[in-house]
Amino acid sequence: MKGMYGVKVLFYYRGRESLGVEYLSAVLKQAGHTVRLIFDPGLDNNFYWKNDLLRRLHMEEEMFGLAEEFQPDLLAFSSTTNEYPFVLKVAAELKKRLPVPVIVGGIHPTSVPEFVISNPLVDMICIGEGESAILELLDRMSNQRDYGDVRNIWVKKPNGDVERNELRNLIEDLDSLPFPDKDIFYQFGVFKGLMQVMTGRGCPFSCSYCHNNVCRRMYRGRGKYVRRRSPGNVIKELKLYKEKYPVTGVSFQDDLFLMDREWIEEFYSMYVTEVNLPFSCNAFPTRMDEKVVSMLKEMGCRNLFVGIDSGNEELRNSVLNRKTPIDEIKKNMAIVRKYGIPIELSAVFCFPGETPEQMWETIDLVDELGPSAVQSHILFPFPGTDVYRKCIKTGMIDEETVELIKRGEGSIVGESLLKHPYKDLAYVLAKLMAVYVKLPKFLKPLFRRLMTEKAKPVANAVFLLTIPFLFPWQGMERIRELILMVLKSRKYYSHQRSTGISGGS
Ligand code: B12
Ligand code: SF4
Repeated sequence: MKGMYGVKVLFYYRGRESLGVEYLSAVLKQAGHTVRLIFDPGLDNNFYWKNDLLRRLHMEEEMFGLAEEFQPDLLAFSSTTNEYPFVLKVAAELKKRLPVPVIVGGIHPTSVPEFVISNPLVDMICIGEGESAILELLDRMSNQRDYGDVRNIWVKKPNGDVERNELRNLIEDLDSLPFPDKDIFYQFGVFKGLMQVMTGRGCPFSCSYCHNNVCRRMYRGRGKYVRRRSPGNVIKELKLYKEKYPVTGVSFQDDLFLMDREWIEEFYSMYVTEVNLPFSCNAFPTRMDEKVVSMLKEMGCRNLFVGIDSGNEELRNSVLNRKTPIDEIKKNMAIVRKYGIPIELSAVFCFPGETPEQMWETIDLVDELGPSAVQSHILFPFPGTDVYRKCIKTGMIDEETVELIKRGEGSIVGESLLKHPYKDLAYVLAKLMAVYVKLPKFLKPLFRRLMTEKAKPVANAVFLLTIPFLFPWQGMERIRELILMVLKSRKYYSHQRSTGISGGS
């Protein structure tokens, strides 16, 4: 373990790029530790479809063989709630082969720490931001020092007791972080030309179904929750990517990119002159004005993602905790349309107490706002959120379902786990809404009549077949990425098998 390579950490991730893993890898490599990723394209099971035949395209044995050969000191997993079942499956397989501790970080252990640490496969969890925590953990491991009291990390002792260490403060200066280690995913073809970037962390809102709802509460008193990198620091990162990768565009993944007018103004002039790439970003419907929208246009915004969630104001206020007056939504979306920026809206169905009329109100509002694409989902109450509590209180989820949710079963795109009288209708509306808003006006009344519970057996197939047309910005790019990911991962594992590895980076 000790020596010139520091500690050897093996990460596992599946299906897509993770900025979280990239940030952790960057800080660890900077400190002299050795990091390797085993990547699973996850094409066989990705919420939208499940097809065991596609598993044959993966090189699972080679992936595990590579892990064994690497002989890591630590197995590291990053987990959202829906990724948790996959994390456990792979952790079980790796633990059979490698007698080293398993650590799980990410939003799932952050949301349900007691549940995750109680799993026999899990030795440690990381709650909240991981950079300083994993660095301290590895430095201690590397020096063979006790690591039972590292802040943000809960450690299971040999007798089963858990050291529940307190949280450290939030990282104040995000510019102090190294740029994410994108190479670790790029070698697997996980992304091509679209660069995922985060210019900040946190969100000023606290919608009842969102991770910010959990994290803001957890971090109270531990530093400024909403933080942003300096514009210059972000530009430097983007320029680096332009040199290293065949960049075609940027996908700003910040919870809300349009938060602070001054920051945007400063960023705008630098971006236009020094980067000048098409991009997509997220915005809150009531947090924009004409000046900001005009800057977005000049910067090359090709997709503005805006959460509408429900067309019913009462639901937005009382259940979603999103105070978004309808007039303001309409006014702002009209400005975005005026500047010709494509709008991607999001909607969610199946809130506690939501009626079919309210669901249709959502469709009508979204339709009226003239989006170029729509993402619509079924409510999946992520653990720890206010809406999760509300679902328990209103009987929409019972004890058994709580257990399923904590295990990561179900998702926002699959069959709903909720006890909701209109969940079948919600499923159909969620699947067909994106098609509906794209139809010519004269076809809408007819299609509307087909959007009933009876369409459930075909709704998902219709959705999947129409994705490339419904999501012009990301649909085709994602399909290309999926193919590349499988091909490049196979090539990577075959190459490693034929050459053999040691160490790694
Ligand atoms: C970018 C993004 C995406 C990207 C890719 C995400 C990915 N890699 O899987 C896209 C757009 C594809 C996407 C898709 C989805 N997403 Co998303 N997404 C995000 C977003 C906005 C940013 C994630 C991010 O990069 N954060 C920045 C990094 C630095 O933070 P991080 O990943 O949390 O990692 C830090 C810590 O958690 C910790 N950590 C993380 N892992 C580990 C591991 C170890 C060992 C340690 C020590 C520490 C550690 O250290 C990291 C650095 O500080 C988040 C919201 C958010 N702001 O986090 C939602 C979020 C993760 N997504 C969410 C959801 C629901 C989805 C979808 C299911 C939605 C859909 N449309 O289908 C899918 C499926 C995702 C999945 N894999 O399960 C939820 C997850 C909620 C939950 N409880 O699971 C979030 C939290 C938003 C929300 N609604 O609350 N998403
Ligand atoms: S505005 Fe978006 S990111 Fe912010 S709390 Fe609400 S849903 Fe979450």
